[in-house]
Amino acid sequence: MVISEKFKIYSEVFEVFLMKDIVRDGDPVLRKQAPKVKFPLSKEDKQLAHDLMEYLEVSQNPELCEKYKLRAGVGLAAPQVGVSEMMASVLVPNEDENESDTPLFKDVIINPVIVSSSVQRGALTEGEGCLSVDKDIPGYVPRAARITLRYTDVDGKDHKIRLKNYPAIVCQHEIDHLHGVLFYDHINKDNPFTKSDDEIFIY
Ligand code: 4LI
Ligand code: NI
Repeated sequence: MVISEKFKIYSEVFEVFLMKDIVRDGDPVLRKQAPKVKFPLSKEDKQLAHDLMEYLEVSQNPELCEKYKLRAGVGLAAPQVGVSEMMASVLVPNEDENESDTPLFKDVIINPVIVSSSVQRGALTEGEGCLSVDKDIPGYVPRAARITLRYTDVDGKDHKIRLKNYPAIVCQHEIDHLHGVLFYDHINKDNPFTKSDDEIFIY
């Protein structure tokens, strides 16, 4: 693992990815099919899982985000830090101020599989951004509005969960990374803001 910098807060030592560690569009690793992760996890894979989540936590802290010149994210996939493996972190904060301590979804998803997708489509009203894509690419990114997701967590526990709204969109975006797909691949090139019937808008 590349250790960018060590810094102390609340007298704990953190090591976090910096923007220079994030692979940008054009690097072939972003277009590769990532191989599955083997269990039990190696020490390196456990560290990677931890570091992927830590980036999201630090990036969502306004002071640390500014201090380390990060771009805030709600998802980060292993290929985005140059590691071609089926692993991604997802941390979707709760917008409800009273529930801000309990994220809408937080986990490192390993070997994730979307076992079913709703017929209904959904897209983020403001389009999607990606830490590996520096320029804004406008347009709707049509996805399934709801998914059933199967994955394994860092402890080797299997999960099968239903997701809707923002967490469903974020997980589909991150799982795309594990298959070499980027969000703009889904944007209609002739009319980026085409709205299909039966498409709902999220946020
Ligand atoms: C600060 C602190 C407006 C524009 C609204 C920011 C904490 C876009 C949305 C955040 C947009 C946090 C996000 C994603 C979009 C836009 C990702 C801000 C971080 C909103 C996450 C993976 C797509 C995910 C909703 C071009 C880096 N994230 N916004 N899309 N937020 N964030 N994606 N869309 N228009 N990308 O980007 O993490 S799925 Cl949490
Ligand atoms: Ni991305």
